[in-house]
Parts: sequence; structure tokens; C-alpha cells
Amino acid sequence: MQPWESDEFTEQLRQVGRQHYHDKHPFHRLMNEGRLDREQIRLWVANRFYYQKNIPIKDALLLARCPLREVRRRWVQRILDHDGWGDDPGGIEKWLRLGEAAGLSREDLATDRLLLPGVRFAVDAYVQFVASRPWIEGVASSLTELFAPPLMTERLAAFEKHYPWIDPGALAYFRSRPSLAARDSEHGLALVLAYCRNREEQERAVAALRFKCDLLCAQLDALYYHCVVNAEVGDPFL
Ligand code: AHQ
Repeated sequence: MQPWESDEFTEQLRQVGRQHYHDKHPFHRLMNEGRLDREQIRLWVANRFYYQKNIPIKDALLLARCPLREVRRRWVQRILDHDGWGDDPGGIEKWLRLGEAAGLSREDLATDRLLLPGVRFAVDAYVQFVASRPWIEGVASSLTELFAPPLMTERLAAFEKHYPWIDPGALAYFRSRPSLAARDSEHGLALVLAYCRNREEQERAVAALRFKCDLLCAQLDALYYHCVVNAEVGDPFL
């Protein structure tokens, strides 16, 4: 089959986001409508921390599989954005401060004390995907960030409005991330359009993005079940 032209390929990728990105997940709706209590917010922060601390590991695995210096020298910035660099404490440090503002200790986050099995499995599947697939499919899986800025902006407004018990100064991650997400997804899209040349590679990139959307939703499925379904049915295992 003929490869898609760039516009059609881009549309195929954007269609995945419109249909499957986690911005529409019921847990995000509860959060953005201010309907989560402090325990549920703390659980979300602790579980999202496991995703965040695995991002630089995933990006380092992608670097190790990419033979192109001109790609690596830009991709490496993602690791620095999360782990910090020079005077910049990095995104993971910002999440630790968010956790403290929400009433979680750094040890709670570092030891994964509140980590739900479904979140662990989804995040570990993301790391293993990037560790085992061609580097360009790892790039394609990161393109969920094409759809992230509006969600993060909505989330920041929701936290400021509905969760004032969290020091607004601890929301620094949500303030800083949208511009980085736009920068990173623009670079990632350019790479996917340039290096997925035949139809099979293009379809694998679309499948990689769908896989990533599904793993983002799987994390929220675990949180929704634990916070909402368990609470209603009175989980005998609690
Ligand atoms: O804070 C997020 C982040 O650092 C990243 C890295 C990127 C990747 O490499 O897969 N994806 C991602 C995302 C972050 N925040 C999520 C959110 O809901 O706030 C969205 C997520 C993404 O869209 O992939």
C-alpha cells in the first residue's frame, strides 16, 4: 500500500487522540469538576508520580536505541527536564513538592507505598514498550503530548478553584509543563513524519500512539475503580 501523505498521516495520529486520549476519562472529569476528596487527590498524586519518575528512564532507553546523533542531542533535553539540570530542580522534584503540599511525604512517593497494581502494570508496560520497539515507535508513543496542553491548563484551573487546600505554589509542574509538552510533541511529530516512510511504519506509529493512549487510560481505570467503585461496593479487600 502507498504511504500516507504527511497531512493524512498527521490526521491519522490526531484522530487517535480525539478518540482515545485520557482527557475524557471519567476520573479526569471528577477531578476537573472538583469532586475528588483529599484522599483521592493524594492517591492520584502518588500514582502519577510513578509515571513521572519512569519518564526519564523511558527516554534514556529510547536514546540508547536511537543511532542518530542529531535526534539524541535534542531528545536528551527531556531527561534533563524531569531529572533537573544545574539550578533547575526538574519536574520530578516539582512532583515531590506537590506531594508534600497534598500531605504526602517524599518517602511515600519514593517507596511507591500508595501505588496501585494497575498503574504499575501500565507504566511498566510503557517502559518495556520503548525498551523493546524501534526507537521511532517510542517517539510515536510520546505523541500523546500533542493533546496534553489543554488538559493540563484545565487541571491547573481546577486545582486552583476546587482544591485550595493545596498551596498554589506547589502547582509549578502544571504551570511549566504545557509549553514543554508543545515543544516536545512538535519535535516528536516531525521525527515520526520524517522517519516513518512506508505505510507499514506509519501504521505501526499510529498503533504505538493508540497503545500509549490505552496505558494512560488504564492508569486512570485503576484509580477510578479504587476511588469510586470500591467506595460504593465496599471492597472486602480494603
Ligand atoms: O507530565 C507529563 C509528561 O512529562 C509526559 C512525558 C510524555 C511522554 O514522553 O510520554 N507524556 C507525558 C505526559 C505528562 N502528563 C500527562 C497528564 O495527563 O498530565 C500527559 C502525558 C502524555 O500526554 O503523554
